[in-house]
Amino acid sequence: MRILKYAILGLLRKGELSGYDITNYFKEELGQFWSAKHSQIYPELKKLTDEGFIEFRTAIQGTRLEKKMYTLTESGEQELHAWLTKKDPIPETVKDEFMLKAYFISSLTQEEAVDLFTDQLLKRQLKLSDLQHSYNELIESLDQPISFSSPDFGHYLVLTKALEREKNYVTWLEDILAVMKNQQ
Ligand code: FER
Repeated sequence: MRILKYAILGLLRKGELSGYDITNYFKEELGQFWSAKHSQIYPELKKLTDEGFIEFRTAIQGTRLEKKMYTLTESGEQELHAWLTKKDPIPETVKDEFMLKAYFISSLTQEEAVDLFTDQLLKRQLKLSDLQHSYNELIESLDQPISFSSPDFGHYLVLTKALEREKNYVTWLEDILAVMKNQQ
């Protein structure tokens, strides 16, 4: 499935954006949990235009630079809504290369295993503190408590889920390191 298609339709739901604006969204917030290559975005915009889900007007920037400003069509709005309301089965477990190494841990010495897990713990702790930072920024930017009707509710959802995942990862790594270090 072309999930990028829906990410672009979703970004356009609030108003017109250029291809450059869309590329920037993938470099910022959205790109934190849904990456897309610059090279994929423009072909997808062309395809969505051909399919009638989006349309563009040509805007002049400065004296001669033209840029296409995209908006959702009625059919694009319906397509986005159909995807958002569709109930999917849970996808197969996301591949985590570290877990594959964990599975084969008996091929390592205890020292090597502790070293590998310690490295992973430090990196996961860094990621967690990064997420904590974004979460604090989000909460501080609100002028009302978060609720379903907040414009930032979606950002809140992906951030709180990522935080729980990383907290869980860190706790697990710490527990396992304690077990590995206690064995003689
Ligand atoms: C953010 C929004 C989402 C962010 C991170 C995420 C660091 C999600 C990350 C993940 O699922 O790993 O603003 O900032």
